[in-house]
Amino acid sequence: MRTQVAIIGGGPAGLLLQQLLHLAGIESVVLEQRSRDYVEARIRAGVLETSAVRLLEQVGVDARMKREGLIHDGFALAVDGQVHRIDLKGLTGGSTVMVYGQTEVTKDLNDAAAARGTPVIFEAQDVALHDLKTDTPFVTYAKDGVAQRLDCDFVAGCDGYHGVSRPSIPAEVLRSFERVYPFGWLGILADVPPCDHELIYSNHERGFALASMRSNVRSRYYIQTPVDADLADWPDDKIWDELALRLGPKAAASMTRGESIEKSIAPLRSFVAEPMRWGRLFLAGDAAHIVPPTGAKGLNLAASDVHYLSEALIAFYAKGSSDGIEAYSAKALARVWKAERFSWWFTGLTHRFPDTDTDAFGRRMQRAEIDYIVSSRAAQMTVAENYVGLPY
Ligand code: RFL
Ligand code: PHB
Repeated sequence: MRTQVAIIGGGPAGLLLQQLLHLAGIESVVLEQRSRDYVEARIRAGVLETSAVRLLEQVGVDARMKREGLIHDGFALAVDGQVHRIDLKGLTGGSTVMVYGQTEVTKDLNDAAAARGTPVIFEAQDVALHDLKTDTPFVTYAKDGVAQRLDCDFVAGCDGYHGVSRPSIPAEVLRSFERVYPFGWLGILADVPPCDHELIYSNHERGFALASMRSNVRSRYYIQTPVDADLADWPDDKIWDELALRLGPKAAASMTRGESIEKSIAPLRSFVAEPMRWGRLFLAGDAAHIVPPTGAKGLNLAASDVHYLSEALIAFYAKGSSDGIEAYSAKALARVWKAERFSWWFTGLTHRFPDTDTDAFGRRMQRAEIDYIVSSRAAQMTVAENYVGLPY
């Protein structure tokens, strides 16, 4: 089989890239190692930046998001029970975010691929990348036990943190930057109305908590836990009790408890691999970088990467220009590092670190910074500008 762009990974990065290329008349094949059901059931991100919403509009995969997504004009920052609103819309001159689950984005993109006949091959096993430094790279994989070969002009590595694309770049070329946090997030999904119409990020002396949602009848909550926490030690009631304490009395009073339909613990890390291109291989999304979820940037960075990448590939096919391809890594990384900074900073502002428990200075600094944000419009503007997403 032959295509122009072989896309490894059918998560949001790979599927969105495929639709952006399709609109420009560029052929691609997505190779995804899991089944469609598996990919669509993974509960992950929930907040889309203004620009990610615009990209979904651009590819015409926005109808259900427009119907079912919730536009949020602001969010709350709670500190030991006191709540301060960040007015995203007012502070940014009109920008908002869209609360619409990654599961739904993925379903919509898969539906579009099926309707438009852009190929997505699920359960592609043993994917391996070859001849990436030549003009004739190719990908091998197995489907239903039969070996296959996909010839292409370019390979887009959109296969997440654990994929094969990043390890295909020689170790002496790739430089990694990493920070692992000494805690994780325990997430719970329940079919109950949210406790507030906006998200609440809470810094509490017992640890961070977040009240989020997927719809007006489905809530998503998180609490900070030790990195080695065991789900078995967290029955639903204990999680609801902890949320009520950490989110403060007002949220607790309007919180509806219910049985969890999903519960998981995720570690928090910041990670960037440089460069994001090696020969004819491009990395995009989690394959190249990970952010702690505090800033809600993971999915949004996947979107900005594939925007830059699609522009580079479109210029190559339309004008024969390699300039965009040459510039891709530096352009994507410039935005990635700013989102890394914001996610790292927001995590530091809102979480309890083992050393701030003993280090009274660290805790005072955190309080001073929150006080500053609460009292300064300039500081709030910085938070809002980053939260709705830097332009691209
Ligand atoms: P994805 O979504 O991981 O998709 C990669 C796809 O590649 C497939 N794959 C392979 N396919 C073929 N061959 C191989 N060898 C392959 N190896 C992997 C995988 O099956 C998968 O379908 O990456 P993408 O597209 O870059 O999208 C990025 C986002 O998914 C990610 O940034 C966010 O979901 C991060 N994230 C969260 N972000 C938030 O903003 N808020 C959250 O609450 C949030 N929760 C999460 C998350 C990421 C998680 N991961 C990756 C462990 C919770 C979790 C558990
Ligand atoms: C979510 O709803 O899953 C969510 C929302 C905001 C975040 C992280 C996760 O910062």
